[in-house]
Amino acid sequence: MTKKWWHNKIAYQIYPKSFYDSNGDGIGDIPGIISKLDYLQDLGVDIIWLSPCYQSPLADQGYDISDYYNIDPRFGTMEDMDRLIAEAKKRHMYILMDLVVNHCSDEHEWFRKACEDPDGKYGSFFYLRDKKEGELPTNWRSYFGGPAWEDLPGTNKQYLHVFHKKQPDLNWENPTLREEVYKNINWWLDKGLGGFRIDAIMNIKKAFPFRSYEPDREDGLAGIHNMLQEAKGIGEFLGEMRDRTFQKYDAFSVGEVFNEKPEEIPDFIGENGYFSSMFDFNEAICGQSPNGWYDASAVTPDDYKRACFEAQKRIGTIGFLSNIIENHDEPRGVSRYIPAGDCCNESKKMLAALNFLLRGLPFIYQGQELGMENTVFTSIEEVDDISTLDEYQVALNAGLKPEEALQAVAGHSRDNARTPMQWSDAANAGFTTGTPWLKVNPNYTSINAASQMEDPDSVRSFYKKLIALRKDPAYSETIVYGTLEPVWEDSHNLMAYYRKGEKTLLVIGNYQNMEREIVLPAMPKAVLLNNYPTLVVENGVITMRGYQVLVLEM
Ligand code: TEU
Ligand code: CA
Repeated sequence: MTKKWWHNKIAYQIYPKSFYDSNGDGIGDIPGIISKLDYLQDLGVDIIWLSPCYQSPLADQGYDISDYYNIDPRFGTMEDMDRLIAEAKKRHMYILMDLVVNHCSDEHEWFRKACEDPDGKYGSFFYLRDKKEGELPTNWRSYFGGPAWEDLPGTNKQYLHVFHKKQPDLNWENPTLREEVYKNINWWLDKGLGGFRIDAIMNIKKAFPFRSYEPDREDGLAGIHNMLQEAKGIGEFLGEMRDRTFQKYDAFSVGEVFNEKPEEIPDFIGENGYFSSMFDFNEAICGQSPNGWYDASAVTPDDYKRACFEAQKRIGTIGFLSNIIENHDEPRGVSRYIPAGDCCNESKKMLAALNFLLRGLPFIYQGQELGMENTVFTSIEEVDDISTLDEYQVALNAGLKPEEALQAVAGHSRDNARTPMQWSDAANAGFTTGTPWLKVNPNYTSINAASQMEDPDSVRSFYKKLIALRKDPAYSETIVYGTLEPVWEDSHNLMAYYRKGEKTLLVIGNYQNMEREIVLPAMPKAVLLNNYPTLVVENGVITMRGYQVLVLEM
């Protein structure tokens, strides 16, 4: 395998609106990010992915872009962005922007021109269909609820939106549209970006001709996935995009890829794949129900382990997955993957180590390094996220009472990850001197960066050790390029694996609050990491404490 500059890097996702507010308007911004670069460098981060900060009405918090060539004034200016890229470079860090090109905003100039002249150039940038009274072009349900078709203002047509109605889908079948996308990507890469995270990309290829599917809920609609799984030929678009953009710059690209077919993996992330990497969502989709969030089941330690190993086996050494515990679309991983009542520093560190040392690129989502947890919602009025509001409605429609519905969706809400970053125990967690756009998690007095930076036993200090281990020249080759082999795979509440390369490492996590004994296959040469101060070994048997995790050199 050809070595690439990004193989041994550590990535960190920033959700700009919630990271750090530099001017007291309650909204995080780019100058705020610049002022925290030293914090990120201290942690050991190399690549920073920014969720969108382009000009946007923020209907979906920036994933609805009204100008791909401008920064939203709430986040700063283009000069700020240039400064961020330059300041990052000084610290040997790379900036990734979010590439949101399945759709734009209904406030984008293209869409406005399409409304003015649906049969003209910009009409063909979108999927438009003639409006028929009392009948939609198809019965597809958008991801955020309701039909995927909406009236095109001022015309007798309707447009397709697989996400929110303020996110009209762009017509990738149109070569002129594709040219516009490539031009924009290259414009940004010319500025010195390290690359892109690519949003919702599997949605760009539709199945033709459009048709309705068997309804799967009482609303008479059928989930959009029915159409997407029939779509063929996405590779032509993705290959063209790679050749015309990323490849020319040796840029890093990580795709938000769902439901790829196993035989397509080499095309996606193999040598010269469409993307440098793609996220592993196998854990994130655990427990999901087609009925909605209210019907999802809890993820057990065994589910988590199975999901990780399944993804690892599927990819093998074809390429590199990007491993996440959470992102801006997920609840906090520690609240989700650690059994209820067991969330503590030890279990958080265990989860961190088990995930971080998988084969692939580690991505840390802001606050994950502090062990930030899900927040509490006392009323639906406190929810901002459009997806949560829809799922709340779905729960009500299924017959849940309002309190039950809130309870049922709270643990899944995307807002859990979007509460402001907890910098200190000062007012508003030190995130802003004004009023934060989204309520701060009340636990900021005990979970915050300032106190964890001083504490050698904090979750953050443990993340630093993990990062240092991955970068240690003695172990880097093994952790980055080594194979992964599960061990004791069928043992309940135990997740363990070998990483084999120049060296052999054994990672063992006792994924439960009870002690357990482990018979080691051999005496370890060294204990590289331990989330407890001590280790009890007698005659080759380790007594592992609850949620203890060990990284052993064998
Ligand atoms: O997400 C795409 C996606 O497929 C989902 O995970 C989606 O977030 C989920 O169904 C909502 O509950 C991406 C972005 O990460 C997300 O923030 C955007 O809302 C979405 O695309 C639209 O741009
Ligand atoms: Ca601000």
